[in-house]
Amino acid sequence: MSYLDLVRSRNPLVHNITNWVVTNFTANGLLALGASPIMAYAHEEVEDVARISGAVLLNMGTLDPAVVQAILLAGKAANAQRVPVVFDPVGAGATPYRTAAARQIAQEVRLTALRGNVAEVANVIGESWSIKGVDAGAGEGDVVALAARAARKLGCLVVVTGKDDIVTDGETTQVVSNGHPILTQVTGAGCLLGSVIAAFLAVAGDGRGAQVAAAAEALAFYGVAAELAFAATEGRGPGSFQVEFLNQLALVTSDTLRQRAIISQPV
Ligand code: ATP
Ligand code: TZP
Ligand code: MG
Ligand code: MG
Repeated sequence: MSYLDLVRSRNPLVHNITNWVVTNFTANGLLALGASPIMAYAHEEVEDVARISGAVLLNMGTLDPAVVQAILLAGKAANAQRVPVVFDPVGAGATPYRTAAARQIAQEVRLTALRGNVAEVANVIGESWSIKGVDAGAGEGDVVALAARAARKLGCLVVVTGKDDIVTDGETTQVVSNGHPILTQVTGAGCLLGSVIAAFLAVAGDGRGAQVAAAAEALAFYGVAAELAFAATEGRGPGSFQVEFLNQLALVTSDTLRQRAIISQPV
């Protein structure tokens, strides 16, 4: 059975501590996929919600001290129950506050996966890569090697997204080449992807090999949904694409995914 079918049959609860920009899109995207979203931020309840969830998504897109504290509380509670944790360090490297918060979270919470653009991942592990606001800036370097270094340093899966997506545990690396550039014109495309990866990790179990495979399948699934949504709305722009993308997150089957997934080893 594919991880996609496992998600749809088990309907995992995904606890999201995410940003204001993408909250509704994230909840609708998880529902379309077949997972069950909950957004909960109060310090009084985040540990309880994390403990009963299938996975936890931590995203610091609109961070402030209360959000950082909520993330630390939820992340540590998830760790205690072996609930998978995905962290999206939105904008790490853009300001000293963001960079310090991202590094603190990555240090204090045992992550299952870190998901970001190349600049964010580099900045989390103390390497420099320019970033413009919350979008990846220009930069040159070996992204696969960077991802593997980050995975070994943090002891978790690292997912670096862009034209090609990379998932690695520091030993095994997969490159996923599905997707469409129009995703960069929809705010929250990266943020929702983190939550989708969390839903796939909720059904993957503890083994690193299975987690890499589940994350790669999540990336291919997301990219295939984007390709089909673009084809169905070509010429109508990002608004129509965004709506159709939600439709495709619900419509893409594991058969379609098998036919269209482009997953390879790095060269
Ligand atoms: P950024 O902050 O740099 O915009 P992000 O957090 O929004 O990054 P992306 O790297 O844009 O995240 O990834 C979100 C999704 O968009 C992924 O599925 C990725 O594969 C896809 N994507 C991004 N750029 C392209 C592209 N040029 N071609 C195809 N797919 C892309
Ligand atoms: N500002 C703070 S968080 C956010 C913006 C625009 C959303 C970023 O979403 P993504 O998925 O990284 O494009
Ligand atoms: Mg983006
Ligand atoms: Mg992002």
